[in-house]
Amino acid sequence: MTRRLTIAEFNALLAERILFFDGAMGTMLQGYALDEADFRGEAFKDHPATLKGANDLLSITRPDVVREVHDAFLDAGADIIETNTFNANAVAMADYQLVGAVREINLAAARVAREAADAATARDPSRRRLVAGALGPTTKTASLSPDVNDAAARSVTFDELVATYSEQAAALLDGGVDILLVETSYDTLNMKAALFAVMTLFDERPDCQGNGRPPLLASVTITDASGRTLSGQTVDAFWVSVKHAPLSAVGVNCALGADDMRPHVEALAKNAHIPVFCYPNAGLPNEFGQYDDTPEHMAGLLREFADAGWLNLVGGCCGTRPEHVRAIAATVAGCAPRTPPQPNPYSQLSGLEPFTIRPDGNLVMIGERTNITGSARFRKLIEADDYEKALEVARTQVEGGANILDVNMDEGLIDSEAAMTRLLNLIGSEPDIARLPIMIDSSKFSVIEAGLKCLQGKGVVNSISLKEGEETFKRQARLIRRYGASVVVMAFDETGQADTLERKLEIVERAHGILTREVGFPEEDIVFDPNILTVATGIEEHNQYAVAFIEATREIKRRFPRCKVSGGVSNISFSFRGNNRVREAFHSAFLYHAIQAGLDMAIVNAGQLEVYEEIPKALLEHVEDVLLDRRPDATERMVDFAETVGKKKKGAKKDDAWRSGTLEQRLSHALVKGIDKFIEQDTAEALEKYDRPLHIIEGPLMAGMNVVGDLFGAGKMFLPQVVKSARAMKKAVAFLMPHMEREKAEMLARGEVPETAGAKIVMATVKGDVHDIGKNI
Ligand code: THG
Repeated sequence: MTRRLTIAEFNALLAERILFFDGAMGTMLQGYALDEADFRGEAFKDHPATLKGANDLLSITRPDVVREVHDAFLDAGADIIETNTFNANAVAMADYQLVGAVREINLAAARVAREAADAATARDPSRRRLVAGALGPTTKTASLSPDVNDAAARSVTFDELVATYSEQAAALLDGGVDILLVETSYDTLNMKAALFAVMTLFDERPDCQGNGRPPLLASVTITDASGRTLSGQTVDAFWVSVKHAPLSAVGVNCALGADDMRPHVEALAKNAHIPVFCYPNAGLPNEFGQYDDTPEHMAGLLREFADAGWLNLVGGCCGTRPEHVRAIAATVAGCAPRTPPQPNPYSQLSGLEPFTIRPDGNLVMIGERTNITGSARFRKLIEADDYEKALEVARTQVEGGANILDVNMDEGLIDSEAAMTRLLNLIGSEPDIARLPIMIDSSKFSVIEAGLKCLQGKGVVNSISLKEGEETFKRQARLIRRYGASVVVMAFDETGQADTLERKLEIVERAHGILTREVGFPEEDIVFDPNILTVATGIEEHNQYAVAFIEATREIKRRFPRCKVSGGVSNISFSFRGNNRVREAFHSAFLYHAIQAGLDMAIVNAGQLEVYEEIPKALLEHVEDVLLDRRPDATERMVDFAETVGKKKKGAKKDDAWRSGTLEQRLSHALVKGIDKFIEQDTAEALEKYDRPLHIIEGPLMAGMNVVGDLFGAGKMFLPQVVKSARAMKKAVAFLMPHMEREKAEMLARGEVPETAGAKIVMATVKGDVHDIGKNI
């Protein structure tokens, strides 16, 4: 077998010129019009399920056909051919009862492609032809619910996807591919599971150590005009979510033609410090499902991308035939390959959207209230299983200006892993919350892992420490990296929690060394938390707690300017529980001084932060006497003064202005925003106004859904938002159902025939295509 390409060799090729991918295997195979017998061959002639359409199986049953397609693309000028394995994973193959054949299919596909590539290299040794093992997105999404009635449901878990991808990637490597290409990613959580699986393989396989590690490529699919993935992420957020992996290139493929793909390729090219590629479809399919972008037109557009300096590799996806590849190779040959920019030095996180922490930016606010130990209200809601209201707590933090949400489910009496999973899955279905990165807060690593398995974005683990020694610390840090999260490190070691400046710095210094030198953690992904401990407790040693934190912050930022410093601000004022006015003054004054010392982020009650300038002068003086340890009797004086500080009024009610609109406006607003809180109440009101329940559906409800449809078509809404709208609609319709049933019964009793009797809807999509997944959702 040919020796696998090394990363160094791949980089050398990329530095020289733009490399060419092949076109699409699937649409080429369709052209052969193979029948059931071809798909079955000898090997599967007695297989219990229908196999026609199981293209991946042809690598075993009709390798001659697959080889012919590979040869045609190589002949047209492809440097890299993709194995015929788009669906060759256990999740997708279950549809054909072929789960047991996955390894064999991948081995066969790698072999056919390898032979074709090697034969082409032998014919013309001036160019080494390469094989990329293709790993598709599978047919199930880990981020979206398949059940409109239960937004937390999932049809596949992260662990199942990791097992699926491990099996496929191992077989492709065993079969002799040069490159691993995880492609057509419509859900970044699926992609992250694939990357997790591959990173684990790289760690474990003897043939993947050092120079033996093959190049790994990742490719995202933007499915519609919203400019988002099916699961709602922007391209920028996708990049932030995958850049932890040891990728040799990142790209965009499928779903769109080159024309519509342009802004997404540009966005990737602008952000990614590694080589960038694209392989669009040959235009959008026409009404017969055929792709009719001409080779010349497609090549011309891709030439523009290359001239703009966006490309290091290029090829075609669905509908791209050898003549397209020939035209692309001819037109783009000679264009200089893109020079990637320097890596972004800033700390970056993501939810559905990216979040970059810039040195000149404001304090990053981490919402603290979605914490079962930090909020009595939140705890009661979780204990009462009222996750819908618990989500409102999250939303209130977002509306209060939180940039990140801290989620903590550590409570002895509940199953914290399950609660973490449920809440994060629900948050994932609320686009206005899921926009934000998540901080997973737990003292149990199993709960942290459960949380990491739900995040398609790049989150933050809160926290790890040296409490249980270096081995545990390193193992956890390596795993966190593999999940693609940032990490909060508490100033805690084997001997306990650091409470003085010296101890804080000693532990931070040690943790920094281990993370950067031994684990390979990037500095910008490390957040140090030097412990905000409660002051004004009456114990003398506690008097210097605030100063110790502030000074530690200053020194950590001086030593490690790229690392971040954070803390749980509300801890500082536990001595004044019950007096929010005083507590808020403490928080605001503490933040004022800590930010000046370099504090980057803070866990706070977002929306409840007092403005420093507005703290009454006398109160401020007492508070700062305590915080800055300015006089020995500061605590005593503060406690006395606190008695004189009254309770503050509750914050203003949130904006329910839309509730004063007309019935039709309210229904439309609720559907567009996906708010189901008032939908039954408003639908009940509609029953008074409209003479038949059906007219409510056909009238105001459909009018609202039409707005949703128009916004989606115009790219102003993306799928998770539409799913939310659909959920609100479904609730309204469910409310009307009994009324319609009663009306129907009355009509039948009168001997009339209801107009909807016998109606059936047939909806069809191409199996496994992204639209198929959308349909199933
Ligand atoms: N560092 C890191 N993570 C943390 C902390 C930290 N996570 C937890 C905590 N500390 C930060 N979060 C909170 C949340 C709420 C409160 C304090 C810290 C709080 N809650 C009110 C109380 O207990 O009085 C609750 C009142 C109510 O029930 O409404 O003060 O330091 N890395």
